[in-house]
Amino acid sequence: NLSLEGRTYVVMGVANKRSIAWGIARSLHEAGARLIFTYASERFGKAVRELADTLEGENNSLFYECDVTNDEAIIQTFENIQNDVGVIHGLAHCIAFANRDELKDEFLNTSRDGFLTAHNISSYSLTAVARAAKPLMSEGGSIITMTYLGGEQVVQNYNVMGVAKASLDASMKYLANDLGKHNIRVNAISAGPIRTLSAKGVGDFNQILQEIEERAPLRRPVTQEEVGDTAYYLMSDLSRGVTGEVIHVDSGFNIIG
Ligand code: 0WD
Repeated sequence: NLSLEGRTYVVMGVANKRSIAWGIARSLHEAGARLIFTYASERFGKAVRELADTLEGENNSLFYECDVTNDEAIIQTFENIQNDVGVIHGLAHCIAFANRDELKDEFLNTSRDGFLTAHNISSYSLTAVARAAKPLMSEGGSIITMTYLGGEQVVQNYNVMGVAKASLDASMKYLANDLGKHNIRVNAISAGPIRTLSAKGVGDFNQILQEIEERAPLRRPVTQEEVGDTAYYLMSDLSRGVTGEVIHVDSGFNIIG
């Protein structure tokens, strides 16, 4: 069944129209899903509401502030969602952060604080959110997170974020194992480089994009829409046998040695 009509999905991490989370939101919306948006602070709340207003057709989206560094906020957010909609069918975790000055030069110089911040926001948050969302997925569900090649192999400048993505990938697999018996699947999409707010923080991002154009099998970068459609597949019943998996949506770049 390709339609997501009658289903509700939480999308975390829309910062602006370039956000990968926004590409995911649009694909799920086009498939008929109801959307629930969460954002880190009111600074992003207005932008998220304005974007959601641009979605065509029936718009019954809901909005919640949720800073994923705060356990109380996470628990409260999902309690509020449960009170407002009851059941959810999936969740897209599209959140990451590292200090800009640690996304350049050598990984060797990573500070303890910078290491912990990157892992706190970019990796641990998936586990905290999955735990809080579990009671709402009483009909089964699909959780997806966003990862990057820099967690599998060394990508210049990605540094501490690469180490956090490796931790995120492993967390995804352990969560898939824990939640499978509740018919909740957990997967990651490994996206190729896309120009977003977060990508601005990565040193020499233009060079990374240029390498994709020169060496990736498809010879072009991927779009938010392409990531969104893979998220749609992972949220739909088409992927019902898939869990604990990393799907690369990267023009095939990861196979090139
Ligand atoms: O090339 C890229 N852009 C790639 C990104 C390639 C492969 C993976 N990714 C990943 C990122 O690492 C991240 O996990 O995709 C995910 C989404 O990133 P994005 O779309 O590139 O970046 P951006 O548009 O800046 O969104 C990041 C979100 C923001 O959204 P909200 O609405 O929450 O403000 O992460 C959010 C950030 O604010 N964020 C937080 N959200 C909640 N609590 C927090 C926090 N403490 N910190 C950052």
